[in-house]
Amino acid sequence: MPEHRVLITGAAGAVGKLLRPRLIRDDRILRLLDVQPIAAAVPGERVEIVPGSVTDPASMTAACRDVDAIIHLGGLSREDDWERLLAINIDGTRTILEAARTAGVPRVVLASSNHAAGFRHIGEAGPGGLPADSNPRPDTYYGVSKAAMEALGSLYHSRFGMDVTCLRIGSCFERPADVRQLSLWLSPDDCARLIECCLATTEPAYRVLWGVSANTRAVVSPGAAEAIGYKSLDDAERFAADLPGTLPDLLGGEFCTTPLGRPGPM
Ligand code: 15L
Repeated sequence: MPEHRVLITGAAGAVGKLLRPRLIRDDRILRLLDVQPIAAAVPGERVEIVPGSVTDPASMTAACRDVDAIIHLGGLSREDDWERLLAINIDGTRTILEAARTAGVPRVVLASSNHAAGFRHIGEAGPGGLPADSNPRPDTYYGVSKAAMEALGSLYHSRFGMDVTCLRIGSCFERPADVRQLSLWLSPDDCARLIECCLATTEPAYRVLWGVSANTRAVVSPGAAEAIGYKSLDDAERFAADLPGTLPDLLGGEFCTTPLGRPGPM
């Protein structure tokens, strides 16, 4: 890839912090955007720090200038007040897509979530796992916001030819925290590998992919991600001895029963 600039929204969030060191390349400038404070560049790191909110069209338009691709991680990452989810996750996604279109950014990766389909029954698709293009079955208002994000991505691809990949991320943490995450874990290294594949596609398309590692207890299909060259090198099973219990029936686990509209499980 020739020298290029990648904008990461939500760069100070949990996934943003995990990805930052992993997406550094000699030929890449990372433009890091967040409303929260962003750690300063370490020596040798080619980053641009841009304070800003995805709810502010003017700062998003400025942030998209001279950008080759956007990784949109910004927004609320769990159940919350509907008005906030509407403003930050749904309208914020429209704002970033609109800013991308105006600035001529050809490629956007959207951080969707397994909670867009949290009411899907684990195992309903048989041994191959749930396909990535399973219709949304959100488990929360948060899940609805992720389904809306996917719909907006589809619209911007269809209308404007933008390359849009929605990652239905499982559980992207340093390590899985419970038995459900043994199925849905996306290791930080695999997350970076998957994003590199999204950045390297050659034909503009609209894609929905599961973002998970090659977990022994996988419940979703890796097929769509593998089709763009993703190869997971991690498996949550090495943590299994510390995480006893049984898998929930529904993909979203406790998100399926958390009260709507109030800050829910992380
Ligand atoms: C998500 O979408 C959340 O952002 C993250 O904090 C985890 O809860 C994850 O899903 C999960 O399902 O484990």
